[in-house]
Amino acid sequence: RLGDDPSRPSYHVTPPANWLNDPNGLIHWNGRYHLFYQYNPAGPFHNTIHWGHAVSDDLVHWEDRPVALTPSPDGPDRDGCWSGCAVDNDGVPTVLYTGGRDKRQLPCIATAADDDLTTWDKDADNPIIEELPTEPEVLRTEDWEGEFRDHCVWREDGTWYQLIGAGIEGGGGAALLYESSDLRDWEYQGPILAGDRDTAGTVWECPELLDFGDRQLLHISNYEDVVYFLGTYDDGEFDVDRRDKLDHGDFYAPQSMWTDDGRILTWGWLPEARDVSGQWDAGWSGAMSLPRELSLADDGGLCQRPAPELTELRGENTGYDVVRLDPGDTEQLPVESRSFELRATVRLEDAEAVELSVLESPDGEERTPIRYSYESEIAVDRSASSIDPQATGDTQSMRVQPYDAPLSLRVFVDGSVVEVFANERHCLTSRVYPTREDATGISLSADGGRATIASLDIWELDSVW
Ligand code: DQQ
Repeated sequence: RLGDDPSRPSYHVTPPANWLNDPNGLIHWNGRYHLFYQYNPAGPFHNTIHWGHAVSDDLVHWEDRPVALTPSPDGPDRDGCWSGCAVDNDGVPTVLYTGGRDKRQLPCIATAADDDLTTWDKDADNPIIEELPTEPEVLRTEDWEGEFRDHCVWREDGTWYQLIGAGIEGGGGAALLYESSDLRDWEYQGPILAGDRDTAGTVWECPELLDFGDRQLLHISNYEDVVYFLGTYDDGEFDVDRRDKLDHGDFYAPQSMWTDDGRILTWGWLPEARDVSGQWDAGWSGAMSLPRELSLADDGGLCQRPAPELTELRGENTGYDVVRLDPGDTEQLPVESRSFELRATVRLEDAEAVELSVLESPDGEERTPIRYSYESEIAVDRSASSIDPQATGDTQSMRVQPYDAPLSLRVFVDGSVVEVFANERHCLTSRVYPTREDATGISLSADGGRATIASLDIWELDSVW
């Protein structure tokens, strides 16, 4: 594993070196959590994608495993084994993924050859779907005969169902439904939901349908954002009643695992926010988010919290019952770290905003303020995060609950990751690249009035490798 780069996360999953993108094939198998991911072993750039593999016994500590899927020189996946999912087919762990070759993207299948999910046998009959749907017509581009890829597969009453992401000619993105009795012969059923290109993008990648009992969630990645739709899915149709982003920052192509104890855990790819030469110099690119437990609140909204197992990582603690901030005050916290968790309850009182600044150098030259304002917004301002011109400097933001109620905040900082959970509902993940060794400070301040920070705790977090 590449190690001594201060931007390299220590408790978020990263590739041993080189390139990582989407999480794939998530499965809780034989008591172990398996996380596969889009991986290029040849360098920190997206090309000839393999499936990398990491495994964990506790969702916290991870071990690198050998590459699980490699493009076959003569196969339909010659140019890449793209994203896909894993299912338990009556005791046979099976993955469905997209094989890329020439201008085609077609579904392929493989089964595990061992119980550790180390080696996989690809079906001789791949690809298992050869014809693109024509009702509606799948989008053709200069590069692709059809934008048609990524898989979400589940079984209901003995029948297998599959969603494939697509673009529609003249329309927007769509999640296309297929049906099968054996995971190999698939019959096309039509879109369960299709987007309007102005609001939801031209192509939907990595669609996933999650079942919360009487309500369902469909999320899609549209090249920019991960949009989720909440509502009801029934008999091939998705009826939407709410829509939002799963994360408002650097987070893409998520996928979920159903654990043996019935939880839904979701990981997303945290793409880099420094330019390709910065990634090339670093020798690695891409991290996974923390596993997030998804559930529905009583009011029907979506809850997202870091998997409770992550508290295992907590090391040295610095805690305060309450910190009162007067206008203009800056409270320097006595913790110096680039890998920590901070938890707090924030009340604005009559302040316009509270600023929690992380990864801050003593002179403030580098700092990443997380600003919570009375406009009920949380913004991560990256304009001073790094003096490195290769790093992005824009601000990312999201709406949270009204300012007159306390805000519960959990912030996970890890090398170049700042992952924010607000009220266990809204998430914003930002990638930042401080260059200075002393950019490890944390401070709090209030603007234009008083604010109270209660139950403030900071824990240093250990490495998970
Ligand atoms: N990444 C994969 C595709 C997917 C895209 C290729 C989303 O299967 O559509 O690496 O990031």
